[in-house]
Amino acid sequence: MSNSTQNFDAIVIGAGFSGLYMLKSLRDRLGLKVRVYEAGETVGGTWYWNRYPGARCDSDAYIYCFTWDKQMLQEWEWSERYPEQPEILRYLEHVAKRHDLKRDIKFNTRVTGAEFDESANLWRVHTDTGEDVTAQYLIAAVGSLSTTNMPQFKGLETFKGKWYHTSRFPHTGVDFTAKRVAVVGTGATAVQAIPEIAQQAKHLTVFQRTANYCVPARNGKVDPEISQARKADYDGIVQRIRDSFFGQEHYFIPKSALEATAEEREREFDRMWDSGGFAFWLANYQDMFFSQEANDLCADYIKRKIRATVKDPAVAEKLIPKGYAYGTKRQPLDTNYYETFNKDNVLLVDAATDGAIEEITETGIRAGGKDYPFDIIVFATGFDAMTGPLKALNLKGRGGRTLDEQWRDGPHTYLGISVAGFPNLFTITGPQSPSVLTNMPVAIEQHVEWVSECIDAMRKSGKSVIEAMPEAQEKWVAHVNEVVNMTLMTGANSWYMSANIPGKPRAFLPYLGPAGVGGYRKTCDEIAAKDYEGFVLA
Ligand code: NA7
Repeated sequence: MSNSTQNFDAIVIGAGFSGLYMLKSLRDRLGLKVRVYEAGETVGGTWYWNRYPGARCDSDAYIYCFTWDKQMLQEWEWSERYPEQPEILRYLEHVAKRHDLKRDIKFNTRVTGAEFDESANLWRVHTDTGEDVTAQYLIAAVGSLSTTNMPQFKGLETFKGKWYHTSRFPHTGVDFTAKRVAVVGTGATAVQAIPEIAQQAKHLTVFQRTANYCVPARNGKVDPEISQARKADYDGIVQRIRDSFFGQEHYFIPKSALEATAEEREREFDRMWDSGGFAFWLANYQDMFFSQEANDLCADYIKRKIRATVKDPAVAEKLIPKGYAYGTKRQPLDTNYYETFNKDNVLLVDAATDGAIEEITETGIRAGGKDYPFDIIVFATGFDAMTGPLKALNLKGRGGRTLDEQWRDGPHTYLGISVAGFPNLFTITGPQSPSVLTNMPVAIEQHVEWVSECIDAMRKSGKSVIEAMPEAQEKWVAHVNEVVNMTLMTGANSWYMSANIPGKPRAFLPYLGPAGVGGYRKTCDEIAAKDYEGFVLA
C-alpha cells in the first residue's frame, strides 16, 4: 500500500508524555494499528523543546513520571527533587526504548490539517512531509503549553544581536559569557532562567510586566531513606495522587486562615515555606482561593519574605505583586530568584514604574523612553495556552467547521476531552479538563486510560463513532465557569484566563474542581459507566 493511502485505527499527534502513553496503551493493550506524528526529532514534547538554562520540572520527580510501568518506578533513580530538562528527556527516551515505541512514531513531521470525512466516518490527516493518511480515531496529544507566545514587538526584525524564545531554545545552548542580556517576562520560566543567566552574563536586565509571587523550590538531592520509603509505598502514593485534588501529595489545611491565630498561621506558613515546592500554593488554608481576606494573609507573608530578601527597598517594591490575589497566576518556584536582584550585574525594569517596552531597536530595547543596549534578548513570554496547540492543527469537523469558529468566545468542550461536531477526536489534557492545574502526568494518565477504555468499549459493542452532544457540552462549559467563578482565579490577568494573548477571548482554560483531578476522574468514570452519557455513539 502506498503512503498516500495508509489507514490506521488511530493517529496520535505528539510524542510527549501523553503521546507516548497513548501509543503504548492503544497499540500494546488494545492491539490497534497506531501512527504517531511528532514535529520534534525525537520524543519528549515539552522536554524536547524547552531547553533554556534552569529548565526543570516543578512537581516532585517521584510523582512526575509514568506510574503504569511499576518496575520502572522501582528502577529509575532521579538525581534531585526537581530534575533538569536533559534528565527528564533521558527518562522519556528510556521509556520509548524500553517499550519499543519509536517504531510507530514519525519524527520531524508536523500535522498540518485533518478533516472528518462524514461519509466514511474517518479522519483524513495531512502532514508537512506530504503524507495523507486516514484513521478512525484522532488523538491530539499536543500538550497544553506548546504553542509559543512571541509578542509582536515593534522593531524586532531590526535587532542586530541574537534573540531567542525560551520554548524554542537552541539545542547547542547559548553562551551568555561577557554578554549584555535581556530577559523579557517574569513567569515560571523566567523565574527558573534568570538566576542561571545572571551567573553567566556580564549584565542582565529583566523586563517585568507583572510581578509574581514566587515561593522557594528547595531543590536538592533527596534523602536516600526517603526515596527508599517512597519506592516501598508506590502503590499507596499512586492511589493518593490519583484521588487527590492536584495530582500531588498536597492537601489543604481544613480550616479557614481567618480562624487560625496569628501565631498558628505564622507557624503553618513557615512550615510550608520551609518544605518548599507547591506546598504554600496547594496545601495552604482551604479558603485561600475563595476569600480575599484569607488570601491577603498568605500574600502578605510572601511580601514580607520579598522585602527581607531584596536589599534595595526600591527594587523590592517593584518585585511586590500588586492588583491580583496570590495563587491566581501559575506559581513559579524560585531558586535564588529574589537574591539575584541583589547582584550588581542585574537590573530590574518594571513596566509600571520604569515604563513598558515600547520597541526593539537595532541595539536593544526601548522602554519608558530609555534605550537599553543588549547582545542577546531572551523572550520568556510564555504560550498560547491550551486552545493554541489544538487550533494550530487546522481540524475540520462536521460540515467543515473549525475550532476557531467553534471557540470564538473561548473553548467549548465536553469534559475537556471531546468537542461536539468533531467525532472520534480526543484531546488529551484539553481545555476545560484539570490538566495544567495538576501534576501533569496524573492528568495525562487519567485521560489516556479513559480514552483507551472508551475505544475498547466501542470496539466490543460494535460502535464506530462517538461524539459529544452539544447540550452535554454546554452544560459542562457552564459547570467549568460556575466553579471557577466561586474563586478568586477570575480576577487575575493570567494565561489561565487567556489574558496573556492580545485578542484572545477572556475565558478560564482549565477545570478547577470542585474535587480536583480525583473528583474529575470519578465524573469521567461515572459517565463511562452510564454508557457514555452525554455522547452519541453510532
Ligand atoms: P507565562 O507564565 O505566561 O509568563 C510569561 C511572562 O512574559 C509573564 O511575565 C508575562 O507578563 C510576560 N509577557 C508576556 N507578553 C509580554 C509582552 N507583550 N510584554 C512584556 N511582557 C510580556 O509563561 P512561562 O513560560 O513563564 O510559563 C508558562 C508555563 O510553563 C508555566 O506556568 C508552567 O506551567 C510551565 P504578564 O504576567 O502576562 O503581565
